Amino acid sequence: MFEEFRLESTVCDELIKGLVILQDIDPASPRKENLAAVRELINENRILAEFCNDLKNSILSTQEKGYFLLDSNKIVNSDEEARLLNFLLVCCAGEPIWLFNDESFWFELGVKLDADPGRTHGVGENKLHVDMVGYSRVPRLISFHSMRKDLNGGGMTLLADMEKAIGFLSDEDIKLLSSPHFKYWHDEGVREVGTGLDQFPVIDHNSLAGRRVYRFTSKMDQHFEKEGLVLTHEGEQKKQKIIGSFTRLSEAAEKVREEFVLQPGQILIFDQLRFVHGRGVLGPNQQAIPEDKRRLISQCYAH
Ligand SMILES: O=C(O)CCC(=O)C(=O)O
Ligand SMILES: [Fe+2]
Repeated sequence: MFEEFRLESTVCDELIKGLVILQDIDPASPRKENLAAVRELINENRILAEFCNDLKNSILSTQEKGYFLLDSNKIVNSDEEARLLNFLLVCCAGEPIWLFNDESFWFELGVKLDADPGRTHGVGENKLHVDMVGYSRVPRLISFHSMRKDLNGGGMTLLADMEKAIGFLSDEDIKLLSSPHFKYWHDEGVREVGTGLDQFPVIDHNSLAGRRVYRFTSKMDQHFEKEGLVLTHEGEQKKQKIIGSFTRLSEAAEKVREEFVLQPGQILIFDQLRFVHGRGVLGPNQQAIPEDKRRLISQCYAH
């Protein structure tokens, strides 16, 4: 199961001091201009610099777990301080991305009763996927900071390690999924993620940082037939073979998937080149919970 990062008390102390140094940053909307102060803090503090290296390594190294999990309550006392801590942690892990504009860094993943149940803000399961799946530069890192958990007991965070999942596939499946037979809709108006690809392989071997990226979203399969998301000139039989390979990858991802409730204050940063993620169904009767008491995850991205 998902383990928290073991934090030395000396590191805790330096993080607390660091947050005081960074107190001019608005935790609600950190700006690109704030990066210099964070970088300076990290570079000039040997303990923090080493901590950042360990953090980065635990997320990015294939020998390690592929994620970083921390209970911010052990370091700070308020949501605002926890946001600033999260910004610092994300800067340690990589290069933060302002995906839509310079003002908004956090995406508030709250629960809305009128949203599509299977998507962002919905009350159903948001099936395993990669965010910005069809962009040339998929954001390498996602951070989820739990502000509130679901009072009715749902809303698990789902993660599946695709390096494990492809272990269940045949060479032929891997070959078919490694060819650019797929397409998907692109989010509008996003920045810093490269270009939207017209077609792409689900297993993209030469994409980013010398690592393959799994351009995978479970949400694709329901559209295969109607929307023509599988591209091949070789006829219906080939198309069905490709869909078969995709289905087996989807099943393998479900098999290796792990789920857990992010507790309020917990911060999870994970590698999108390794893990696909999702959200478990919310507990029943969400309408009985006022909107400002419902599950809330604060999300951000980094390269
Ligand atoms: O709410 C969550 O925990 C995740 C939501 C998500 O992955 C998304 O909306 O893309
Ligand atoms: Fe997502």
